[in-house]
Amino acid sequence: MSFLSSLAEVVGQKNVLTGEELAPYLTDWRNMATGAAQCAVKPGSTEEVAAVVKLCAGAGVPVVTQGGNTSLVGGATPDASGNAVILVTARLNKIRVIDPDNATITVESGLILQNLQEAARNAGFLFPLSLAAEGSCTIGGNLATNAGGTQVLRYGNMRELTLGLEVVCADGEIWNGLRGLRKDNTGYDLRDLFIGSEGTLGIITAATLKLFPQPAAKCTAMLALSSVENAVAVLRRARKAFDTALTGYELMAGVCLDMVHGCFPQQKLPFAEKPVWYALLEISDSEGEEHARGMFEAMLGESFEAGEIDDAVIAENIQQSKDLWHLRESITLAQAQAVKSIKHDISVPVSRIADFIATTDAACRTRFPGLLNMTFGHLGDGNLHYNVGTSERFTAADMARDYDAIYNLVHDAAHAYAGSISAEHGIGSFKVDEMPRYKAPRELELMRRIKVAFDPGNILNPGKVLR
Ligand code: FAD
Ligand code: 2HG
Ligand code: ZN
Repeated sequence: MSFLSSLAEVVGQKNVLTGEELAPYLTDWRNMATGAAQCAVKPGSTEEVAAVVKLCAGAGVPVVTQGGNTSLVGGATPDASGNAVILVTARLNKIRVIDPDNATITVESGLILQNLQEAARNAGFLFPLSLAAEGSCTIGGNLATNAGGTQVLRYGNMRELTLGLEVVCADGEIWNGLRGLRKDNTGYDLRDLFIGSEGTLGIITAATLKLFPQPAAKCTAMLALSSVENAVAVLRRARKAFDTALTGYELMAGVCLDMVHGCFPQQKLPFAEKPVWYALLEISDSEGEEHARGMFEAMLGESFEAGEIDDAVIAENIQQSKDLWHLRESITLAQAQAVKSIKHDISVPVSRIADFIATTDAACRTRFPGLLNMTFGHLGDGNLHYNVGTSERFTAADMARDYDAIYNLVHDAAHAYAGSISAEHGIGSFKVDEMPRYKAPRELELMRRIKVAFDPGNILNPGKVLR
């Protein structure tokens, strides 16, 4: 029996995709990389995933796991060899159990993030992970990249939201680690190794995740600021005033929201005069609307008096709050439409962010005149999307010529500021060659030993994270 027929015996013929049906799975979200594969398979249960992996392991066939295919680092795209099987998790989309007393939910890994948020809401809880791709990204992809997003400041990233995992290992055996425990010091933490491993150590099939109380009220404000220093000063003040009630603090260069408005004119900008920087601030309150607003107004009033804020709008209702967030969440799409760009998902300590931006912007101006700086990100986490784009003076051809030099300039700067070259998107294939530049040889060697221990045949997402 042929290899593809064996796969079809496991998952059913209609769940083995080839030819035109395979095409959408071969290219990444940004159209930056296209690979090739024997087929895509869509298993419908953990047992089917295990059987598929056993077949692939037996034949030495690479397995590239794909959830929503929203990776921004080429993590879910196969290489050009055409040997791989793409394992698509879309049919693993069940909510297995909600345990209200334990405040946990157990779901399969192909569940779309937004569907999980809704299920939690319907059960009277909050699942706080929130990102612009939430309508299509999956829990498995969120786990495999240790996704962050806009609520990390208060609730942490995906690792911090996870209690247990179920994983199919490289030999096709199932590890059931679906524990709902907040305390469990029984040896090495396999769960935390699989989280963030980008499909290179195992295939996550289910997870037990933490749930939180729904806040009684939320308050959102957009601020106009003249400098990053002021944005950091407001953050400092907000942290002191709100403590854990501060759930989001996002920074955006004026050019980013101009681009959103340019691409989507129905999205109105909040200020008559265009600010150099915007900040989007959100608090969640357990008491209620009036209490939240009172706290908000008091803190923003102090900030005005201190000269940190030039202007502010506080959302009057949920729709206005949604509109402000929608501006923020549309930046990635606008940048994709308006320019060719290079993404740098970096983090540096918050205390050094203003200096990092000033120095790196100046270096870009000197070395690449005309390159468009369009920085935004999760300032509260020290995570910037230090993205740069083409302009009339810096064309697509200039960018293609200088791609590596720009990448190195920004990553070297993040490294020099004690930062990271990937805060939340992962390494995938786009950053794999950057690893030896910034990771100590000892760290890389330990990582390689882990990879060999978990996947001795190197069949799980080869060429990603490590070479
Ligand atoms: P995929 O893209 O399908 O896969 C991502 C990686 O995970 C690949 O290496 C893949 O092999 C692996 N993988 C997928 N499923 C599994 C599984 N079940 N088991 C093992 N490995 C698996 N990221 C953030 O952190 N914060 C953001 O704010 C954010 N915003 C985004 C906004 C937009 C518009 C877009 C396009 C992306 C954004 N991302 C963000 C990046 C991306 O969406 C997230 O990393 C998301 O978590 C990926 O989920 P996915 O299901 O699409 O995974
Ligand atoms: C976000 O914060 C995402 O919106 C995407 O992480 C970042 O487009 C980007 O570079
Ligand atoms: Zn982000």
